[in-house]
Amino acid sequence: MRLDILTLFPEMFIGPFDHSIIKRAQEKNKAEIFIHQIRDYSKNKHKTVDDYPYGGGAGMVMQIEPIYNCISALTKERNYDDIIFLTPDGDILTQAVCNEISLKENIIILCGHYKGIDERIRNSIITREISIGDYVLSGGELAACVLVDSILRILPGVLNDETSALSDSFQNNLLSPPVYTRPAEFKGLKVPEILLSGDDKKIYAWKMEQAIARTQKRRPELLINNESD
Ligand code: 6GU
Repeated sequence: MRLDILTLFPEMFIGPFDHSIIKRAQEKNKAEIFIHQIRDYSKNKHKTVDDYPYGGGAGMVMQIEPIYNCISALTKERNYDDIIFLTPDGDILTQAVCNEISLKENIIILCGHYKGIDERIRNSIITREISIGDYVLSGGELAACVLVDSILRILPGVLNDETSALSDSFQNNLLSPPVYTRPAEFKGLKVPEILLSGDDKKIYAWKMEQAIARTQKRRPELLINNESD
C-alpha cells in the first residue's frame, strides 16, 4: 500500500511514523509513506498557501492552487483509489472504514489547517472526507496519524500474531475482554481461576461472556447495531 500525505507540517509525522507498528509496516515493505509539503507547490514568490475568505469572516482559507498542483503531480504518476480529506465534518472513522481503506492500493490523504480549505477542492478533487470524532483538532495531521495507524496495523503480515488484529475490540462489534499476566496473585489481587485452568473451551466461553458483558455495560449500542447486521 502506498500513502501520500499532503500537509503544511511534515515534521509532525516524524515521531509517530518512526516507531512501533507504523515503522514496522514500512520496514516490512507492507506500506510506503510519502509526506509532501504543500508549500513547495505554491507558484508565487512568497510561497503562500492561504488567503482571506471571500465574503469575510474569521481565519484564513487554504487555496486551491498549491493543493491542485501537488495532487496533479501524484495522479500523473499513478492511479489513486481514494483522495481523502481529513475534516471534523467528514464521515466518522469506524473499524469498518479502516478495514475498507486497508484494502486499497494507493491513497492520498490531505490535511487541512486554518479555517478550512477552498470548497472547490472538496467538490472537484476529494473523493472521501473523514473525521476521527466529534471534537475539533487544530489540523488534520494528528487525525492522519490515527488513520494511518488504524489502517497499517491490520495489513496482513504487519502484526506478528496475525490473529491479534482480528481479536481487537470493534472487529466483531464487541469490546475486548480483560487480560491478565503474571503474577497470578499480587497483594491479594487474583487472576480469575478459569484462566489458569488450561481448559481452552471454557476459557474461550469465559472470554466471550466477558466481552459481551463489558460491551453491554459500556457500549450497549454496539450490541444493538450487531442485531441489525
Ligand atoms: Cl479529521 N480534523 C480536524 N481538524 N479536527 C478533527 C478531525 C479532523 N476529526 C475530529 N476532529
